[in-house]
Amino acid sequence: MKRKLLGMFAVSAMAGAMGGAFAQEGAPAMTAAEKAQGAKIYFERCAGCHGVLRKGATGKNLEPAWKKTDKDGKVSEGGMLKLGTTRLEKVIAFGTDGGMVNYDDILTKDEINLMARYIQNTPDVPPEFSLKDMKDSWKLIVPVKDRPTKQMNKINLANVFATTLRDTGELALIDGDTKQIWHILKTGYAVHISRMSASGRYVYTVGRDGLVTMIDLWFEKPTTVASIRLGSDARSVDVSKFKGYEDKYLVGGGYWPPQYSIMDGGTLEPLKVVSTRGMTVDGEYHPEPRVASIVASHIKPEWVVNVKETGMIKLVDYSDINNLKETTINSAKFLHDGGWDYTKRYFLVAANASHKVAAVDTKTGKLAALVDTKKIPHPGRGANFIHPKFGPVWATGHLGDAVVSLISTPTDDKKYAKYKQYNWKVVEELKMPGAGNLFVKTHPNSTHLWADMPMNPELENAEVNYVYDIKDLSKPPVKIDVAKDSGLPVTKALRRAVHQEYNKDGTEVWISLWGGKTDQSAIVVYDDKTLKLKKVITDPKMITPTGKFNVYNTMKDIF
Ligand code: DHE
Repeated sequence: MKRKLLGMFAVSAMAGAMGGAFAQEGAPAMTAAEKAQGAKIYFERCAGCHGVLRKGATGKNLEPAWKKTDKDGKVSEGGMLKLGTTRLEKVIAFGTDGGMVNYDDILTKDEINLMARYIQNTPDVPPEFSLKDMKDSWKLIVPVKDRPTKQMNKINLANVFATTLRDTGELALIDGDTKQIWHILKTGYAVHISRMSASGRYVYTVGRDGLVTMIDLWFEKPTTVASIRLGSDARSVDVSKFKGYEDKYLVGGGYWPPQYSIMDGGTLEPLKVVSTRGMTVDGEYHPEPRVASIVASHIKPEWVVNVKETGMIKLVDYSDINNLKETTINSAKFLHDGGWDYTKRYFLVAANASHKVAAVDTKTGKLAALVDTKKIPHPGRGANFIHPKFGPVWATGHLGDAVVSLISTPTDDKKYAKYKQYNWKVVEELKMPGAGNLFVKTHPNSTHLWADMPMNPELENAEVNYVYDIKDLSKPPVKIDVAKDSGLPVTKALRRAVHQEYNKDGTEVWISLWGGKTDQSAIVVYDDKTLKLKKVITDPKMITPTGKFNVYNTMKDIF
């Protein structure tokens, strides 16, 4: 059965602070109310892929008119004005082969017409967000001296899952041992990811509205002890993890404004804001280079900060934040998500719209490789395992192609020396039944590799996972029907099986069944060895679960 995908990658709530678009010569007229509505829809649905200033990233450039010169001097022109309202209405309603999804089932005809007119007008420029703005937004709800000095509950904190309830703007803390929802807390709008303190005591979560929430797991019930705004749109956070600096700092990456911010790791007091505006790897100025994934190095006092639009990877040395040192590494444009290789020396990040994976060597501070992949790699944090024929590999799936690519990664471990010849090559492509993969996952104690495909337009694919046997990758993968196993009734809205997370011991895999905004969803837990259903975690409050972050695995970067 074929069913259309609902608005993929719906975006941030920054529209509140926005005015209407400025009228563009030749563009259809709009009333002030229409402009305000267009701004809201744009930021909720479009900005994540196309950018606030509409210069394009994963999605196409949506400026009213653009002109560009390629490297051979050839000039081309285009833009929304050229396409006009009727054509744009069709694109918005039905999507494109290039990966744009259809909106005819989430926007009304009037809203589609409004958006077709809105994007022919000049883009809004949202306000900047300074260190002072951050300070003004900062709430230290429970100062350090008033927090517990020891764990006040009996929960096995290492096996707690911080679970995003996307559309309710909440985080569910689920006890991984009993599989009971321990507590649900309010967080930012369409909360995106959670990362753990190096100690495993605190959870830091970031919403698409730029709100960072710090949750203390030592209270009897998880308690929000501080919050702060990074700007009006953000996606990433991480702590400082290097020995001697554990949890001293938190860094947050902004989509708008394009900047990263350094905060005190214990209180979230803002300390420094660094803009990422500047030149791209092609030598052109970009006004909106958004901060995508950020990860803390274990071997140096550094964060790896991946800047989407410039294609530059920044190694930010936090040992002296007043005299901040940044190493800027050129890679490829539109950096997105990524993860460590198994030695945690190399960080591999998808340059998704360039169809490449960039690998940075955090020991030497240099680009180690730029690996060509299939269309739109999307690894999440990727998956590391020892391939029977090619040695250590890191896996990524693709949004735009039906394969999981395995990239050979280097190591100093002599027992893998014979695999050196394969390093930084795609050594195998595992076939998937279709494109639309978002996440792959394995665990050092597992012999399975799990892959989802929630963005595949076929209902049968979006609702399932495929599991590969790492010991024998020639075997066809096993199909796991997450929607069926959930036992939940079929709903009007598409239910996507998205994001896998292992428990601490690597014996269970948790998958979200992400249903409609008003439908009860579930987390479906499987025994990793037998691939049999173990438990369905559901509750009337289980609305739109997406990412899940096991405290221990996230703290130690195990994937
Ligand atoms: Fe994500 C990670 C950006 C849409 C679920 N997502 C990330 C990261 C970035 C990012 C930059 C890496 C953070 C890091 O490691 O520091 N995501 C974006 C977008 O720009 C995009 C395409 C559109 C948007 O407007 O946000 C987008 N993401 C989605 C979704 O629609 C998903 C599927 C559901 C949801 O919750 O919104 C989604 N993204 C996730 C998850 C991770 C993530 C679960 C963390 C994966 C992990 O295992 O670490």
